[in-house]
Amino acid sequence: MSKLTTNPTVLQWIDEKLDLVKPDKVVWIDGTTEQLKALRQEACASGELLKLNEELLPDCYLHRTAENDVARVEHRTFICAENAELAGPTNNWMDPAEAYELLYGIAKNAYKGRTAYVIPYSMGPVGSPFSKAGVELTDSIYVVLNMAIMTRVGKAVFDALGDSDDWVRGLHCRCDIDEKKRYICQFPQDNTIISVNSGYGGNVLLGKKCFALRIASYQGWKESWLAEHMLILGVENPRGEVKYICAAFPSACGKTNLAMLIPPESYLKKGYKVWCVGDDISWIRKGPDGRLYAINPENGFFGVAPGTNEKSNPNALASTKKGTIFTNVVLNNQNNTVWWEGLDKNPPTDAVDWKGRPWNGMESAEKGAHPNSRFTAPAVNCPCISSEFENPAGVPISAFVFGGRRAKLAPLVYQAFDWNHGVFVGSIMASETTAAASGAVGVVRRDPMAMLPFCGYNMADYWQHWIDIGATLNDGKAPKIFNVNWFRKNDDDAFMWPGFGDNLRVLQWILDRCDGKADAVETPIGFLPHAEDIDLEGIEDEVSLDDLRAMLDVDPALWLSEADGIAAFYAKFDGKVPGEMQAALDALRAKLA
Ligand code: GTP
Ligand code: SPV
Ligand code: MN
Repeated sequence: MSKLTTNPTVLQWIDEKLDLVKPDKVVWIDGTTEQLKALRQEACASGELLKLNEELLPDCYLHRTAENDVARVEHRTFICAENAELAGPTNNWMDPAEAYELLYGIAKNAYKGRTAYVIPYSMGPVGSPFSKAGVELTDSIYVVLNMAIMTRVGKAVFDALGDSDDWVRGLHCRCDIDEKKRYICQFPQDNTIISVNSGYGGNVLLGKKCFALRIASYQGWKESWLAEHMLILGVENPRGEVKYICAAFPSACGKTNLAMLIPPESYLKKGYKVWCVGDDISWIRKGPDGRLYAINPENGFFGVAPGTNEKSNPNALASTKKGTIFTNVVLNNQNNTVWWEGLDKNPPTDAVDWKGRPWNGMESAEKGAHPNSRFTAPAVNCPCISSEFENPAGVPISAFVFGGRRAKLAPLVYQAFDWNHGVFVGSIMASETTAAASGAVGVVRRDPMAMLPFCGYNMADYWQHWIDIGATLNDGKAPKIFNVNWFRKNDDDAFMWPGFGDNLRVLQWILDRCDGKADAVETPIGFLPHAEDIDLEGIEDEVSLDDLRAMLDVDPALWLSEADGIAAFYAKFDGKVPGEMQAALDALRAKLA
């Protein structure tokens, strides 16, 4: 079969790796409809995929992973940079030579009796100045088919790459899915990723977190751009003007939901629209006019299934109605469709749970879908996909928004005093952990810029990089920076803010601030809205002005103890935290005291 490229750096790397893993057969993925169709058939024949109801869910499939392989594994994820300081105190580090020896030992003969798939893919529209190429070598059809949804795959990628050496090498071996030998290793200085003993999402779709965040954040540091764990959405006002916002929330904290939100009734009536450019990752560069522009490097959504329903996120649900691969959800035997907790109030009674066992949704005490079960859906399916989705120049960013799950501390929204204070606000993000990574759920942990598991180099250098990028932006051109918290709870442990579509009410205040149209109150943590300036039309019964005031409350005692937590976190960086941020922390403490 044709090798699809004559690029000597690609051919040499592939030859070397094939010699290591020793497949029976090699298939180069050209991305054609016929080839992908044949692979789907093969995966159905082997049981790797299960074909769903063609009438109700055309071209949709179900896959179940091993029970020990259902989320990212941060404790087995390594940044293999030249020295430990380059990786920094928030990453696991392994010496590159040691890592290669260990991983090549595991990968040796790993494809015996299996087929090797060579996937050329582009992160970003092929040929965009933002975009970068990657090649993933894998022994999993599931990976091929997911990559073909999540990225731009095929020969055009090699054509655009030419003979360049600027591409990311990715080796994936399923091996025995042995969690004790599972490693997700990034070699930022070699543009290389090696992932072994997993078959799950973020561990094996190497274009996503491994490349588009861990490797790309390092590239951005060297090449003066930013790779961020951020959604991109456009808010169109009744005059037809669209303003774009990038927002960073930790995993399973609402990026997909915000990116596709349906405006509240009162906003729809006035003519507001929301457009989705991306739901997880942004690559950001300074444009010719001096503003920051962002692209979504992905081509699909790898979204959390549980909680996705007709009311919470109809656009995400609509995106999953064709050409979608579901992972670890419930199979409804009655009509060969899928179900998950929070889809509707009628769980199937004749069903199969995510572990492959018979399941009756009316009787079983156990959940049918894994809490981190996901759908892989093509972006073009999304009813509110932005007309700028394929724009190689990206979209201009008006505001950056940070946020997380904080039951008590953080107010509904506040604005940073200026760019550098905004970097501080991003750096002090913390959130209650979710099922998106293995480990305890609901524990507060610091997650700067939602990048804790994804920053490919020392977080202190990353903060300095943010400060440096800000310094290149002229006054008035820099996006304004905000923090939001949709997850504040009252004393009855209930969410205080309705969230979802109603989050547009908060985005409205954010955009008004960017336009100089809304007033604010200065507090020790930043600028807060007057409660009257958050539009409650249509939800007055649900949220009173007093409720809103409670959500906007800044408790100095809580914040002082938070400041201690921040100081302890900063102390891990051995004096490397940029002076601007240390000064912002000192100022916060002084104002609170
Ligand atoms: P990753 O794909 O892991 O990066 O997650 P994500 O940030 O895209 O999170 P997603 O939008 O999938 O939301 C995860 C969970 O948060 C779902 O269970 C949602 O129902 C819930 N959620 C999202 N937005 C809101 C909100 O505004 N309020 C509340 N209370 N829950 C929300
Ligand atoms: C996340 O955990 O932030 C995800 C899912 O988007 S994964 O691709 O598994 O990283
Ligand atoms: Mn994510």
